[in-house]
Amino acid sequence: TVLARLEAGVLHLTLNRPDKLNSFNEDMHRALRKQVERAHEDDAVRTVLLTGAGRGFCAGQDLGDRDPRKGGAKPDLGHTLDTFYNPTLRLIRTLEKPVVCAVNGVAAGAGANIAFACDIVLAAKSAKFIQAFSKIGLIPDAGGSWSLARILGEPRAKALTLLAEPLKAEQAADWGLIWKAVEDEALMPETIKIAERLAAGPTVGLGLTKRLIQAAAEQPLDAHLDMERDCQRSAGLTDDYAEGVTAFLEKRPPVFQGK
Ligand code: LHQ
Repeated sequence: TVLARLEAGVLHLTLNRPDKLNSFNEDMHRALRKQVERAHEDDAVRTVLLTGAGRGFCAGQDLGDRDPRKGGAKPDLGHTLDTFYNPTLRLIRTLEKPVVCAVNGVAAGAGANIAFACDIVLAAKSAKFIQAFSKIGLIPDAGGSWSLARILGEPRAKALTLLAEPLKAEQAADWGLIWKAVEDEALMPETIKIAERLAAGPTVGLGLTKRLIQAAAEQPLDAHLDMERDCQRSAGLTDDYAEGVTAFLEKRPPVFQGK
């Protein structure tokens, strides 16, 4: 359900249930989580690239999995979030390596919000984002109510989530929800180029940068300046910093090892 391959330091992950627009069943949840855990542990992984197989990126939860017409007790969706979505979201946000996302087609429900949790998001111009939750009586989960409010502010976040209307990739880029909307055929080449460039970068410094940007909204400037000091101290001790400065002085491109 998730295709994984490591190439040039990039762990390529492809959500792979194209017949169901890559909606999440338990198998796919487990497979994605396992791969993001691997990204945490494996030094050979220096960037993650997430995309979807077929014409969609991800349609959120597989709604066929819990068909109310089949009867039975009402489901505990809080348990589903605790068990599946939230651990993966946390793993993506705490991974101190860049996560690049190529939204190749429709991203709905939790599928959209997983994309918004990634660090650099490119989308095909034909792709759209739908906060589909309100259509079925749910709330925007997988971090959506947090990231949309934070990135867009209340007026746009509320309209998008309450109305569940599709948002085109170019509009999402104009609003700062994603990095770029690109021509469909340029999506993968451009995303791979960015991912490979990041994978050849100073991984520790990039990871600390991600940590700082994410922490910024959560603490006052005073505490943040202390955090920048601590992170810069760590970055300054890496071999990659020494290499970066040496390469600059020698007027040649740096060769970073990721440590
Ligand atoms: C699907 C799905 C899908 C199953 C398309 N499931 N089959 C968290 C906690 C626990 C539980 C609940 O949820 C959550 C988080 C969530 O993500 S809730 C939101 C769940 N997602 C949705 O509500 C989106 C449902 N899908 C759609 O609205 C449409 O499919 C979109 C707008 C994504 C795409 O529309 P189209 O391009 O017109 O494609 P389609 O609707 O024809 O879908 C293609 C196939 O994929 C189709 O199957 P079929 O056998 O008829 O070809 C769909 O049934 C299937 N599919 N989404 N979520």
